[in-house]
Amino acid sequence: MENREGRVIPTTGRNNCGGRCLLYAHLREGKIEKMTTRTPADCPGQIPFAACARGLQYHRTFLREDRLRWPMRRVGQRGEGKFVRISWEEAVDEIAAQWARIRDAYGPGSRYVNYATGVSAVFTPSGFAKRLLALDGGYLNSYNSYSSACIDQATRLLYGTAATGSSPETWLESKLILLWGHNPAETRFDSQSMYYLQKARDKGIPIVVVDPRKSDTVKALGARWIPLRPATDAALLDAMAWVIWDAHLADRDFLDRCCQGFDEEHMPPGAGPGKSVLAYLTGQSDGVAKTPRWAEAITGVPAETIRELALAYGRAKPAALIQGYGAQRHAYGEQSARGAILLACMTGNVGVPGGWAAGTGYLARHDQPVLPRPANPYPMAIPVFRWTDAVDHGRQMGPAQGVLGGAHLDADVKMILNLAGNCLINQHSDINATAALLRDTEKCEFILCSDLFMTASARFADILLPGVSALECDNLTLPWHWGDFIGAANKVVEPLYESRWEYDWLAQVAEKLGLGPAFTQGRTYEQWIRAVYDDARRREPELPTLEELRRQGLFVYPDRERHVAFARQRRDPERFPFPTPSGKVELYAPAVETMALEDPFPAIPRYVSPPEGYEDPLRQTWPLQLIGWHTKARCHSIHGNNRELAKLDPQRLWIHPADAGPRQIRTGDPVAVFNGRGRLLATALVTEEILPGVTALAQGAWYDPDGTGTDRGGSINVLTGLRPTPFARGNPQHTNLVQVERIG
Ligand SMILES: Nc1nc2c(c(=O)[nH]1)N[C@H]1C(S)=C(S)[C@@H](COP(=O)(O)OP(=O)(O)OC[C@H]3O[C@@H](n4cnc5c(=O)[nH]c(N)nc54)[C@H](O)[C@@H]3O)O[C@H]1N2
Ligand SMILES: Nc1nc2c(c(=O)[nH]1)N[C@H]1C(S)=C(S)[C@@H](COP(=O)(O)OP(=O)(O)OC[C@H]3O[C@@H](n4cnc5c(=O)[nH]c(N)nc54)[C@H](O)[C@@H]3O)O[C@H]1N2
Ligand SMILES: [Mo]
Repeated sequence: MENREGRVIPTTGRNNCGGRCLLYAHLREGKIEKMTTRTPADCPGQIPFAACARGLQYHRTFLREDRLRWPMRRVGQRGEGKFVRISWEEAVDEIAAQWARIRDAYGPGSRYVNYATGVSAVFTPSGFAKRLLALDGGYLNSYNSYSSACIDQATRLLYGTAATGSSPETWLESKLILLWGHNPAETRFDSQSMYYLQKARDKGIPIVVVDPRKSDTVKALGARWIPLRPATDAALLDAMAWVIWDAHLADRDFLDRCCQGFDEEHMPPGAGPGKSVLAYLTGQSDGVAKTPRWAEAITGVPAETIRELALAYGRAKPAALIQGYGAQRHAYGEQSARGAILLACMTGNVGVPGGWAAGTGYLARHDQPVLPRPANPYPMAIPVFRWTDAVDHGRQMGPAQGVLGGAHLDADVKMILNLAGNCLINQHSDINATAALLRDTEKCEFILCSDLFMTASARFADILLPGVSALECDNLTLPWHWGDFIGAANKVVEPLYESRWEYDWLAQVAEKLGLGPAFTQGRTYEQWIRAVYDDARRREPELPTLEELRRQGLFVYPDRERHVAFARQRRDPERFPFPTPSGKVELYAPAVETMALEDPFPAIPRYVSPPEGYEDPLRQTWPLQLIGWHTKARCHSIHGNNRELAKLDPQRLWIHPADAGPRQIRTGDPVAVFNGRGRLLATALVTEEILPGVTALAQGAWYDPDGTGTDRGGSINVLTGLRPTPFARGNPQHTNLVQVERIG
């Protein structure tokens, strides 16, 4: 089987679900009959890279009648969804004209490429667009992601790097694994985590999951479930730190040699008294000891459970506290990440196999192919979550709003390229406010979208282009987290209708702008793939030829040298300092004291009661906490139109019997969920697998407003807020207060 002309074509997933799985497309008469994958039985003893239900449904999700078929121009009000068909030539003309007009009228910094992960591969529409914009004078850049803004920034603040990951095989040397706001059984994080976690379970290593919901991971790994109130993780971590200290389980040697600011004796010069972590934990600084009883009132976790968990983590050596991104996609999400790093340091689990440094946990063992991009002549960048601010009042944004590279932006955003993303509406916060902002064509003057479907974001395009799906175009794919393999995303069928790969029309826009040769360098797209891949092969000679990679679908590096993050720093911190200003882990981070920030942010890891958290007086109006999660039925909004997949996990609002009872809500009842920002309809799931006072709704459902603005699709972002987190300026999309009522 499996040469590219044959009937079975291997490929890999290239949506942003973290999994880069092996897929086999079985063709009959030019059509995909079915998709299959490799099973563990096919490759005993190896990571199977087996696809889940979503991968196996790629052809049903993507190759559909309701695909966007041809380029279109908006005719009605922006956002109304009225378009007329135009030719590709007209589309290219108009894009080039707007592109140049807006650059000349407002400057290059008025042009912005929106966050978009529909194509998560080496070659992305946004990457090519940025390449062209850079050649054409520049664009306003962004940093952070919607995924991990808080944990990334917090990790860099403490460790000076986000590369805190050890090889996942080291988990098998742990005596205890704590999965914190992490649900890899459902949210594919990568293609390897579950493989090793299942091995750990089979080895009898105890696994604990800290999550407000009893997740699939709890069930799949037979783990102990510790439910807590959302956005109170930092309080739980504080109390665990207090117990570990109180029980004399702290690794004084590691703290003294490698960390700054744990106690008053290890503060930087000039910090002033009472600012250390220990002064906070013991109550020396504020009169409140951070005991389990203190934390019980905030987190809802019984004091005895907190004590037991802390002692278990403090005594099991080594132990791995591994965070997903669920506990940090919150208001003050930085603090749950900092608290976990503090615990890892206090217990000396940093730099030892079977331990885990916490934090982001990146580990790149091999060099990856990248599309070369000319330097952006425009120097400034915004936190990715603040693009709506940059549209509304960009010129008022400066360093206090997270702007990098200048004192303030010199233009509001006037042009948005939204290519293979749904963050214009569906995946950004506060859909109603965002839609109102975008409806105003005097603010953002030109919106270009390229997508497969008429999504909520696509409806806001001025020019809307039909893109090609993962099955219609070649690409290369890369893993999340562990740089151990590289995949081929192979073209399986011809592009549907008039759809085109973004590189092709961008090359025509470049031509119109007089930048054709600079943009393409005389290469076809296929020649770009080859050039970039061969360049990577020069750096990584183990890589097979491109032909071989395409034939196999996936190449896994045989060299899997075991890596333990910070092993050298632990051994000899004088010779191998941490890459922070002090050379130590900055438990106390003096940089924070002098930064321009809009909201208070402490210099140490510690719980801060967040806006719209459990302790916010706003709960008198909106009494229930609402979190989202990433469901197995979708990759964000992708597959939201696939009814087969929806059966895996129908869009339902989780609510505890104690909250459902007084509201006369039973499972299956239609309910309205609402707050000051919006209102949506959902079906109730009454369950004890969530704490009282807490509700949950999977993110990514397709926004579908009725005439009054109520969302019938159950898209959580009509309820989420735009206030960024204090330090990272990340998206707090899991921190929400709402009311729920039965309807009908
Ligand atoms: N199936 C599927 N997989 C995916 C994706 C997808 O859309 N679908 N998306 C991919 C992408 S881009 C990303 S960034 C990752 C996202 O990965 P994560 O951000 O880790 O995923 P979430 O589901 O948001 O959160 C993980 C868990 O945290 C829990 N949680 C929520 N709030 C809190 C809290 O306050 N405290 C604690 N302790 N737990 C909390 C949630 O209930 C959930 O079970 O997933 C990737 N994988
Ligand atoms: N409330 C809440 N909001 C969230 C999150 C959350 O946890 N809660 N998670 C956040 C996270 S972690 C992320 S990463 C973002 C993700 O945000 P997005 O990147 O916007 O994610 P998707 O919804 O997957 O949007 C991908 C879009 O690309 C289109 N597409 C798919 N394949 C192709 C292709 O080959 N070509 C083209 N042209 N288009 C294609 C799809 O139809 C879809 O409209 O969402 C964020 N939003
Ligand atoms: Mo993400």
